[in-house]
Amino acid sequence: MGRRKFRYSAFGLLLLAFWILGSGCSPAGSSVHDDPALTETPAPQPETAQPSDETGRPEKPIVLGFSQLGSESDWRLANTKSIQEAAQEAGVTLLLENAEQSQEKQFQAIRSFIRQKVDVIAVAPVIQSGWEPILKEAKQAGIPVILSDRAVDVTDTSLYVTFIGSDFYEEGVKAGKYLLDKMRDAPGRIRIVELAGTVGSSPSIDRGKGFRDTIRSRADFAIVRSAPADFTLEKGKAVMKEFLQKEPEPPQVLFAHNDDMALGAIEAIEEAGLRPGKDIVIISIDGTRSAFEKMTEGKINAVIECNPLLGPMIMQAAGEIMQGHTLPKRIVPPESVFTEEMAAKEVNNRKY
Ligand code: GYE
Repeated sequence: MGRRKFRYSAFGLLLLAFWILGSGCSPAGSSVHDDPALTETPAPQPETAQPSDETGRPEKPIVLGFSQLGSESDWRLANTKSIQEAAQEAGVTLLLENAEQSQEKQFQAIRSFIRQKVDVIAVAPVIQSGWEPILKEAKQAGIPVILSDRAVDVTDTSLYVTFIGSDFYEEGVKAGKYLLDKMRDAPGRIRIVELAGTVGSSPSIDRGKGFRDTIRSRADFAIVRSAPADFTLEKGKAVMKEFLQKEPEPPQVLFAHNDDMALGAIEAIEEAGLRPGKDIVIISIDGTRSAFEKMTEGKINAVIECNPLLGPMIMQAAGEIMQGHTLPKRIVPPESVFTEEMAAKEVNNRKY
């Protein structure tokens, strides 16, 4: 007997846990969240559905086509690795295509998965708009689609089975709440600069929105500059350098939409003779080990966790779909907030 294709008991519990957590999360701010009717959707039955044996496990390995959006950050590398490892563990045949930030390349990858008649397609959409036609092609071919990591802006939400990924709006809210608390007694106008992620991507849109909605309660908090830095360290450094050159005085706060951009910004801040984490409060999102190391040095003040380890959930969902099971429309991994006070204790627990 070969090795088991799926660890149903462990994965089942995992999915259930995420589903419970996910359904309890704030629905605000994300396009897929806004429709209360969409709590459950029956998984479409693909034409290529594999027959099950008496144990309920598929007899042939599931073929999963995954369109990854790129390799811009440590988060992304951990996400890709998690999906590769989980596929291997679950006995899923993974066809992986890296689109290097091009939506057009993602369309090409999906079309090639359709031609190859994969069982399930998973996609991490680089930007939020423009997905309806290609998702319709997949639907017409009878291939179910899992959205991984980022959301899409579609009116027909039957075009995907489930969306497995973080609540980015909530992450922005957490960043804003940390700042409200950290600066509660700070006098005068608080000038904030923001390094945003990829233009048009759901994490950048929703993190920015959640943050703004939260700090709005303080009229003296002002976002004086905001610009996209594509979620990369190099761009983060370049854009922060520009902010520092253009601003008459250094800002008191940096909100970076991810750790890589924060790490780049730290270099720019130090090169300008300022102390990151002291002269400029830094709040970042993801929770990579490198960011935690900077937090232990007091150079980042808080990190809002965004979990890239989605592989086991995606494999579980693919298995459930192939068995015709109904999945929750939204699956959100558990995530925390870490501050500089907690960094030393937590740094060695980081998995990515
Ligand atoms: O925060 C960033 C990455 O989509 C959640 O993309 C992801 C974001 C993540 O490049 O580091």
